[in-house]
Amino acid sequence: MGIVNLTPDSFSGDGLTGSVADALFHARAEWEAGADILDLGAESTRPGAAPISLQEELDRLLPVLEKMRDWEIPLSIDSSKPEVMRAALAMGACMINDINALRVPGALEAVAASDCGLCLMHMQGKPRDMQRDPCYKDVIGEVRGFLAERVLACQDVGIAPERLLLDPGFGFGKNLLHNVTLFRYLPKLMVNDLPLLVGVCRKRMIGELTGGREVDERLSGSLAAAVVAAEKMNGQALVIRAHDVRATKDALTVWSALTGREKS
Ligand code: 8Y4
Repeated sequence: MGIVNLTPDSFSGDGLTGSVADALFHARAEWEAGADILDLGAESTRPGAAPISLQEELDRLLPVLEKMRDWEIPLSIDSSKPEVMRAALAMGACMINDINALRVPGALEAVAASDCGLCLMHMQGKPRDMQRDPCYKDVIGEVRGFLAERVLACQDVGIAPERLLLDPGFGFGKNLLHNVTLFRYLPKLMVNDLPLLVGVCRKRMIGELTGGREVDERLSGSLAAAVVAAEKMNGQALVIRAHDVRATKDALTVWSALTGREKS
């Protein structure tokens, strides 16, 4: 999954300035680099970020979506707002990636009637304060328990489980030890054998593990993490969310060749 960031304040080092042309250029490059799906997000979820209004989110997203729908590329929309979900699905998006795991009132209903894919992510707290003092007694059990509860919430509104992807939400209300523990026990987070999505590309945990590397110096660490995720999942379905699509694909291709295991 290639990341297309439509936030003006992205801290991943490739933040776009809000221009549709820039976003399209970036998206095209990721597609040509071999992404299987592109994830478009207009609301910043960086630690400390404030929410944006519905209108602002639509204004950032819809012009890009309008242009991209002709490309016939599978598009995922990173949003928690039911209105954004409905608008994006009406414009041909095939997946909703929700860091709130459809907990906003109306979100479950907004996606239930469609047949889109859904990524349900764990987050403790809200972006504004989630990194203040993340706290767990049993991080694996709590994250897995949350994901299991959201799978049931989906089931209750008639969402077929085949539509779901689950995500531990690296960096979302987690300190380094929490993130590392989740990563080490990745397969333990699985619920009903549903595929996992892992998003650690260029994140702070990669910086922390490499002695404080800055965002633009985290490629090697991110690739190592992608390979470890593939290894841990041992053939179970996995989606890697990444900025550096070509490099990530190459790393996984070499992993696959040298292990004789398939990229799932
Ligand atoms: C550098 C680069 C530092 C990126 C931080 C970041 C996830 C996600 C994000 C994730 C799913 C981000 C929207 C945060 N992360 N969605 N979204 N899973 N499903 N931070 O891990 O990329 S945004």
